[in-house]
Amino acid sequence: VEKDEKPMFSIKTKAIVWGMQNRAVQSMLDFDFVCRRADPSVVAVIYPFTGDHKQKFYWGHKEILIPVYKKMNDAMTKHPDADVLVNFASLRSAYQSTVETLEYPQIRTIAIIAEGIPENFTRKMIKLANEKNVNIIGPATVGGVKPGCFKIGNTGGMMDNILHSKLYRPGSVAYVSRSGGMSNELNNIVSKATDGVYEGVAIGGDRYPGTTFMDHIMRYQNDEKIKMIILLGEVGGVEEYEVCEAIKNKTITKPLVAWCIGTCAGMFTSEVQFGHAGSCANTNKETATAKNEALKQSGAYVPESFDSLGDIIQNVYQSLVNKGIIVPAPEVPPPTVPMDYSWARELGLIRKPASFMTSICDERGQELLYAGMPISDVLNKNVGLGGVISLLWFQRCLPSYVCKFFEMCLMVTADHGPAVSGAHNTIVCARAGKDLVSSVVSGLLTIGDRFGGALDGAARQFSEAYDSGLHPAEFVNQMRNKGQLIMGIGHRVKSINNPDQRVKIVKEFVMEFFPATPLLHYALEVEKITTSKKPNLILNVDGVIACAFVDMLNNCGSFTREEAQEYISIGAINSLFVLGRSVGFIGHYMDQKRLKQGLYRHPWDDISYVMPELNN
Ligand code: Q5B
Repeated sequence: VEKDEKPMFSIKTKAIVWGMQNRAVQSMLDFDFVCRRADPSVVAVIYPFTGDHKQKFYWGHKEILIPVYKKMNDAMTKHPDADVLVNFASLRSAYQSTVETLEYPQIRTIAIIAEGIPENFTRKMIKLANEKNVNIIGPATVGGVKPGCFKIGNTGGMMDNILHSKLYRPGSVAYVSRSGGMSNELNNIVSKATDGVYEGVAIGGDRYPGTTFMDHIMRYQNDEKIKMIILLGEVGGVEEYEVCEAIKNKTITKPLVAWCIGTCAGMFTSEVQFGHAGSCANTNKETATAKNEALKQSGAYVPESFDSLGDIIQNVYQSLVNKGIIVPAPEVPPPTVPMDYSWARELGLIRKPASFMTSICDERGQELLYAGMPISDVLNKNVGLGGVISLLWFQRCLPSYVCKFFEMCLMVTADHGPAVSGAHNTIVCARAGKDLVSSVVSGLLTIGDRFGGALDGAARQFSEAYDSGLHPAEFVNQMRNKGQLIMGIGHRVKSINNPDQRVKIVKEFVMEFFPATPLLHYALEVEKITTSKKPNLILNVDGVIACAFVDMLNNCGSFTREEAQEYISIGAINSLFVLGRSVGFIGHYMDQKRLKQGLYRHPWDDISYVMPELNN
C-alpha cells in the first residue's frame, strides 16, 4: 500500500544512484528527456571508491555534469529533494548500502537491483524499511517505469524500445510483474493492445520481494488515472492468492488481467526451479496452473495461455473505451533523443572518417596483433626481437637472416662507451638528477649526421652514387669538390690500423647470408680510396649497417623497388642505431645512479676562455 499520500513517482521525482552505472544513468536521463521532463531525474551518484567529482552526461544534445559523492551523507545533504535511491550495489554491499540509505528519511523508495542477496539480509532490510515506511522495489529487479515521469535504471531497455512501447507518455494500464525481463514484454504487449502503460513495476524474482504484488496493485487501485491492472506472476509463492482474495472481497475493483508464468512446469516429472530464486513450486498451490485457476475463479481476466494475454488485455481495454471509462489521448510525437554515437555506429547508421590510421598493431580484440600476427604466435614461433621489428616496422615477416641482421645490429650498436656524445649527455643529465626518460632522451638527441645518425645520409649518398653509375673515385672527388663529408666514412678512434670489430662482424654476416650486396661492395671500394688518404676514414659502423640495410631492402625479395626507396627517403635507416643505442643509454643512466655520481661540473682547465677584446 502507498506508504504516504504522494505518488511513488512523478514528473518531479529526483533520484540518487548508488554505484558508477553511467549507462544506466544516461538511460534514465534520455528517458527523462523523451518524456519532456523539465530537468533530469538523477541528481547525484554515490560511489565510495573515488573522491567527490563530477561526471559528464547528455541531456538531449547538451552536456551536463552530475555530482558524484564518496559519502552518502554528502549526497543526501546536498540533494534533500531526492526521494528515490536506485541501488546498483553488488550482492555483497547491497544490504549495507540499503540499511545506510534507510537512515535518511528523505528517501521514500529504494530500488535494489542486485541479485543473490542472502535471504536473511533481505528480510532484515524489508523489516527495517517497513518500520520506516519506505518502499523497496527488488531485490533482483530491473526496477520499474512510470511513462512520462520516471524510470528506474535500465528498465524499458534501449531508446528504440522505449519509443516502440510509447513509454514517453502515460496510458491507462498499470502492471506489476515479478520478472524484469518480462516487464519489457509487457510494455510491448500493453502498448499494442491499449493506449499504453501508466506505470509498471517488476518486484523481482527473489523469494522475499521488498514490496509485494498487493502493495503495487493497491497503489494502482487508488490512482484514478489507472483504469485497468495487469498482474504477471509466476510459479512459486502464494502471493497471488492475496490478490484473489482482494478481488473477491472487492478491495480490488478495477478490471485485473492476470497470468502466472511457468505452466509448463507440469510437463516435467520432477520439481522445476526456474531462473528466479523464488520461482519454484513447493506445493501444488504454488504452481502456475493452480494460481491461474484461482485468479480466474476469483474474477480476474485470465487468458488460456500467455500467447493470448495480449488479446484479453485488448478486450478488457476495448470494453473500458466503449463504456467511456478510458478516453485515449491524442498522440503527440516525442522529442528526438540523439542516438549515442557508438550505438549508431554499431547499427551501421553513420560513418565518420577516422582522424588516425594505423596499419601495424591492433590491440582491440581478444589478442594483441602485430601486423596481423597474434602475440601468442609471435612468441610461439620464436620470431625474436628481429621478427617483431620486421612486423612493426615493415608490416611483414622478413626472412630469418634479415631478422638476425636486425638483432646483430642492435647488439653491436648497443653501446660504445661513456665518451661518445650520446652516452656523455645521458651521464651528465643523470648526474644532474634527471629521471631515466629525460636522461635517455638527452642522449638520443645527440644522434645525428656526425654521431650515430649517419645511416640515413650514408644510405642516400651511396645509393645515389651507385645508382647513377659513378665510379667510387668519382664519388669521393665529387663529394670533396662539393665540400661535403661522406656519411658513414670516418671514425674518431677506429682506423685501418685499429679496425672496428663491429664493422667486421656485420660485414662478414651480410656477405655470407644476404643474396646480394652491391652497395656494401661499392662502399668498401670507396673506403679503399678514403683510407689511402687518411687511415681513420674507414667505412664506419653507421656506414656498414646503412649499406647492408639498403642491400637488404633491394634484394631480399620482400620489398618492391619503390618501397625500398621510400624507406630510404623517410629516414628509416637510422632506426637500428637509435634502438640499439637506447639500450646503452639506459645502462649508463642506471650506472650513474648506482654509482651515486654527483652533479657534474666541467673543469675550468678544460675550457679555453676566449673573450672578445674591448676597444676603449
Ligand atoms: N674527413 C666521424 O671525424 C667523424 C670525412 C672526411 C670525407 C668523411 C667524421 C665524420 C661522417 C659522419 C659519420 C658516424 C666525425 C661516425 C659514430 C658512432 C660511434 C662513435 C664513436 C659509436 C670523424 C679530418 C679530415 C678532414 C676531413 C676528412 C673526415 N671525415 N672526408 N668524408 N666522412 N664522418 N659519422 O676524425 O683534408 O684534413 O681537412 O663526420 O659517418 O658516430 O665510437 O666515437 O659507436 O658511438 O674528427 O662509432 O669522419 O675527422 O673531421 O677532423 O676530418 O678527414 O674533411 O680532411 P674526425 P675530421 P682535411 S660513427
